[in-house]
Amino acid sequence: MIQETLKLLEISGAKEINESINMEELDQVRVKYLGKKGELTNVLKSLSNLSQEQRPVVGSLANELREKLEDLIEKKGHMLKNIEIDNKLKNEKIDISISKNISKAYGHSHPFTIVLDDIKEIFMGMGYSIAEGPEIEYTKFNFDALNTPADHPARDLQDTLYITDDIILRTQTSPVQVRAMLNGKPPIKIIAPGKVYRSDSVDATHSPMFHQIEGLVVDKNISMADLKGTLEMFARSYFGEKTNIRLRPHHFPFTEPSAEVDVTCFVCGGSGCRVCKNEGYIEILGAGMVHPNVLKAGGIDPEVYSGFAFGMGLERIAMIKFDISDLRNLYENDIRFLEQF
Ligand code: 2NL
Repeated sequence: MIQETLKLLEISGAKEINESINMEELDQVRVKYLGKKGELTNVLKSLSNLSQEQRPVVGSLANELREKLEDLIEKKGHMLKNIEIDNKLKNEKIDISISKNISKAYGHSHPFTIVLDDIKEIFMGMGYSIAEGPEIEYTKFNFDALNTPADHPARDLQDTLYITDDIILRTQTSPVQVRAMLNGKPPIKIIAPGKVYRSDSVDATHSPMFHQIEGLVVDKNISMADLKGTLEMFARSYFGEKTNIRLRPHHFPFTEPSAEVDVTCFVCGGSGCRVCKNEGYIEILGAGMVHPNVLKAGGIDPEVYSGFAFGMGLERIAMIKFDISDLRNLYENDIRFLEQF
């Protein structure tokens, strides 16, 4: 009888061990058969009811079965452990490959670059070349050669960033053009973009570092008409076909005569709006005929040659073009601001 029970226990035990799908289930099977109140344990306990002869025979059969089940449980245990480790490895694996679906965040040009590129393009189309020069400059190129003598207020310690008595951070890009006159000969037709420096505190419209674009044309018979025609052409290319310009008399030490130049408002066309502050016009640059003293300082004979020059602030143009009210936005590189242009 007991032998039959043992046989049945062997079959069902092996089956249940085989069918366990994880360590918990396997442990439940172990408790069910081999635990203190387990089925095989019960059989062993009932050995006392057997006869003297039967007891050792059944006892050793029962022990054999226990070893068999323990062995099966151990093997199955190893197998389940390995599966668990495999699963864990699979789940915890870090994918270091780049998904081909990842969206690339492309940047784009800073408003300064956009404005500068557009302006360069227009002047290059009119035959100008681009000139560059040092930001740390001699006072002789930045001031003296530009008809701005030692006692001129622009040279005040309060206004200019001095490195030594005769070396400064350039206050304008004009020294680039002085160098061009000294190093070449007419015809000269250049624009000089770049950083310039003034001893200013930062506010919505000032910065100790800002950007300028200047233009210089020197040749025989250059007149105010050439200046006006050039600036009108530029204004129409940059602000639109219908744009007109207006020259108001002004003073610069390096030009004579000098003018400030306005364009008709590109938003309202001149009738008055928020952008032009009801003026109908927006001031965009300063210009004039190159002063004879400046030509002389550049090694050019003012009796033979004449020229015109102009200068504009890149910050101002960007603020007008993109309706930016605080210049500090242009320097802070906040991506939320920059993405708008
Ligand atoms: C302004 C006005 C100006 C110039 C710059 C210049 C350069 C040479 C000779 C003569 Cl080499 N003039 N530059 C002339 C007139 C105006 O700038 O408001 N800039 C922001």
